[in-house]
Amino acid sequence: TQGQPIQCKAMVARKPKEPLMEETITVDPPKAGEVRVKVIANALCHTDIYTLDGQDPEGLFPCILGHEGGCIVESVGPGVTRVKPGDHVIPCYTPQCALPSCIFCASPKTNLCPAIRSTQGKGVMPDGTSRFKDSEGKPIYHFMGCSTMSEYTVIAEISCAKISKEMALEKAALFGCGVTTGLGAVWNTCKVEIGSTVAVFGLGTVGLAVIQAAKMAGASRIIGIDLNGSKSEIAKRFGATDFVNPKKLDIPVQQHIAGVMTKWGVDYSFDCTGNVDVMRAALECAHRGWGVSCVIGVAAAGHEIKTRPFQLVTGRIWKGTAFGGFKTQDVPKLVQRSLDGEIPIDQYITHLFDGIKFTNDAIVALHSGDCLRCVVRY
Ligand code: NAD
Ligand code: AHE
Ligand code: ZN
Repeated sequence: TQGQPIQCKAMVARKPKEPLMEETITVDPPKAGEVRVKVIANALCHTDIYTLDGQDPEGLFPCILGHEGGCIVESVGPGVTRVKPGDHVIPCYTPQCALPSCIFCASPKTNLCPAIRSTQGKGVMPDGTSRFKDSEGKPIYHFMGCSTMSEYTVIAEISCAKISKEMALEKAALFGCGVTTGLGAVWNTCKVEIGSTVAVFGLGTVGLAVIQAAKMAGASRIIGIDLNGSKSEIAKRFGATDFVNPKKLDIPVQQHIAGVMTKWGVDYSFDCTGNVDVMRAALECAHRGWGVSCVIGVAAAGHEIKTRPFQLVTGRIWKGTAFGGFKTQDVPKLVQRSLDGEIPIDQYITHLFDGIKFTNDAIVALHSGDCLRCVVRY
């Protein structure tokens, strides 16, 4: 198949808010600096649904969604040196060009390499074209540089994290976004110290990974917050010491955390909901003088955050994270740490389907309230 177009099945997002269409598409061979991979499994992230719902200002249709994939390299384009056919890879939406001239890759402060960001946001490969065609020969847009809801996809070489073959690809897929993001928000973006107090808003995969990482970092108190009361038990299993359901309070949740549960607030807080009012609550429950609040959730187009500037004047710090600050080449190390038993991840896979056509069922499952990650094996 090397150098030839491949026909395969993909789930195409034709229009916002409509079920994905199972279609036979053509996947062109990889061009220079590109890699074609066979997707073995894909896990659903809330961001896929957010884009499918039409809430992403960068959302383009028709497109192939999906950005938590476990893949095997099928062929590589000219000049590719980092991977070869047969390698196991996780596509990463924050690439790492690693060129000495890239001030972002050279800096330990960020993972936001801009090398291919503008074309990635336009749903095309770096040369400005798509590798996907539908049965009528019309192009289909890429998504987040990954598009893993297809049996085959093409990604940039600089987006490939080559991982150990020891980890099953249906588990490895989770390192493509949610789990990695939550862990990195704690370890990289906020650098939570031993003995810190932490509040986590929204206990899906991202929020639970924040709890897992905070526990590993030695946080003394971890407060989980969710409108879904059934999250209390699972949060405690992941390491939360307290659970709060804001619906059960007669005062704003930030007042309850900074005032009732603690005197001055928590050292670190995390928004893992994407709701801008929750982002405000998270900032306002951070400790006077030094509390840091990290935005992880992705807000719908047009939504903006607000608070009284006095909150910042009195020492609270508002920050945010993409992919937990991890660079693409950090991902293989995380996978190895998981294989070594240091970072268990099985507990995130609550639903499993066999066959790409079940991706719409996976979306239904994700909305059920008790779903963390739903993995679809192709
Ligand atoms: P999810 O839907 O599985 O989890 C969200 C949780 O938030 C649910 O448990 C829900 O009950 C809870 N929730 C909703 N509204 C709430 C409220 N007002 N107060 C308290 N809890 C509330 O989602 P996920 O996959 O864990 O992703 C979480 C968010 O993070 C999404 O917005 C997603 O788009 C974003 N995300 C960002 C990055 C990044 O790099 N910054 C990476 C992955 C995901
Ligand atoms: N495209 C949107 C924003 C979407 C967004 O913020 N995406 C997160 C990753 S969510 C993963 O589940 C992110 O890392 N963004 C950084 C980037 O470079 O895209 C918009 O508002 O335009
Ligand atoms: Zn995601």
